[in-house]
Amino acid sequence: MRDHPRLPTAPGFWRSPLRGPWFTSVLGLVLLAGITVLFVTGLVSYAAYNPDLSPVNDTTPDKGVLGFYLFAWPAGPVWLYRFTQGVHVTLGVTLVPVLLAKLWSVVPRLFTLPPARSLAHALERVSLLLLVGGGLFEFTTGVLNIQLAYVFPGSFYPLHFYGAWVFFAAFVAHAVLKAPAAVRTVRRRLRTEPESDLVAPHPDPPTVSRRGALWLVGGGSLLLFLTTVGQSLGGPFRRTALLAPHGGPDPGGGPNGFQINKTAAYAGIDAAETGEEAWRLVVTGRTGTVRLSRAELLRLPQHSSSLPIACVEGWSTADQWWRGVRLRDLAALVGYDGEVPDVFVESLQRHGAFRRAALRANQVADGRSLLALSVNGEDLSMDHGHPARVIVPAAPGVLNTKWVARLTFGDL
Ligand SMILES: Nc1nc2c(c(=O)[nH]1)N[C@H]1C(S)=C(S)[C@@H](COP(=O)(O)O)O[C@H]1N2
Ligand SMILES: [Mo]
Repeated sequence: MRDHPRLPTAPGFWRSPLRGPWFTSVLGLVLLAGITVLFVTGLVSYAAYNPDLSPVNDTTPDKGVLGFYLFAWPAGPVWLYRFTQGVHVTLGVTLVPVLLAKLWSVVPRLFTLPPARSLAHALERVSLLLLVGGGLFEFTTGVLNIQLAYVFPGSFYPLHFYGAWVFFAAFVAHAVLKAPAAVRTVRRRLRTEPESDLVAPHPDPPTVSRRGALWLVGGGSLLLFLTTVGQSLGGPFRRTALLAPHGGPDPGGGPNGFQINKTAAYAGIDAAETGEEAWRLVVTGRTGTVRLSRAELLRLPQHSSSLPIACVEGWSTADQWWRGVRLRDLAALVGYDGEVPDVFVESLQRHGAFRRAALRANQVADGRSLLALSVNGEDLSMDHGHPARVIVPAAPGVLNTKWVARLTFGDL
């Protein structure tokens, strides 16, 4: 038996026979494709919040040039955000084993001595620090957010958003430098691995082949995929999402028996303020303010839309059958007959980041956008936003404000 070097900086310290350019390259190419999709769907998710519309939609101060690509989020197809965010979260979770295996495969390089051979080498190592640190940061904040439901109240978006730009910049630089060689390595297959410092000089005997190790990583990813994807598919698949958070208490059965994000109790909604006597919807616009009781709202023309709820956490419901008053009809009550403006929505809730939201004119104008009073043929339950909630097609769940108290129409 050879002596095992004690320091990770010694070349003989790392002994796994699995390490080598082929293993690293396969994982690297999977991440190249996967992380690119994560970045694009992440930017899209940010745009879906209409962060450039109003400061209440956005807790990311001074996004400056990083907001260059923002656009008016469309109001269709109705499953748009359900799809983009389902992909973002499911793919992110699925790639966790690949990311960890990739980092493991190159960990000896972290300990290379001397720390820098030249200025170029020093710069390369700093960029790798941003790459590895940024990657771990993005995956960790993302997973924490979906598992613990907004662990960073108000601060998750800026952290994850700025982190994404730093990480992706380092990622692009790395991909430009490494991808061509990685493609060549994978094409050459296993038998003719190029010489590399990744290969252990004194490997231990193998317990699994490189190909077998790759199957293990892939199996781990598949398992995570199968136990996560159900939350985005909804319906009966929901039960298969063992790893996904179920968003609070069991919603039970019946017409209101679909996922609840924050309960009325959690949001501090008092039943006394939602009763027929107490509650009035306050609608303000060009021609002044009107106050409507729930009974009066029910006497306005009622419309139906089949729309899902799709949360940033990645879960979504199948389409629910909502019924209520069109937002654009409410705009018409306060002086907007032709062109409708944006609207600022406020709820009865006094604290919490999602107690209010701004919607863009295109969302108000869509005939499927409702101030919903009932769902699936039954009055809204307290937890789903009784006495009235907003529901908008294609939008993130956070724009579907519950327990609405006030609508202020006008360009924001
Ligand atoms: N007033 C208020 N409305 C809210 C929220 C909230 O915390 N407060 N959460 C939002 C979020 S993040 C989502 S995903 C949806 C969830 O709606 P549901 O609980 O009816 O499924 O409600 C949205 N409306
Ligand atoms: Mo959400």
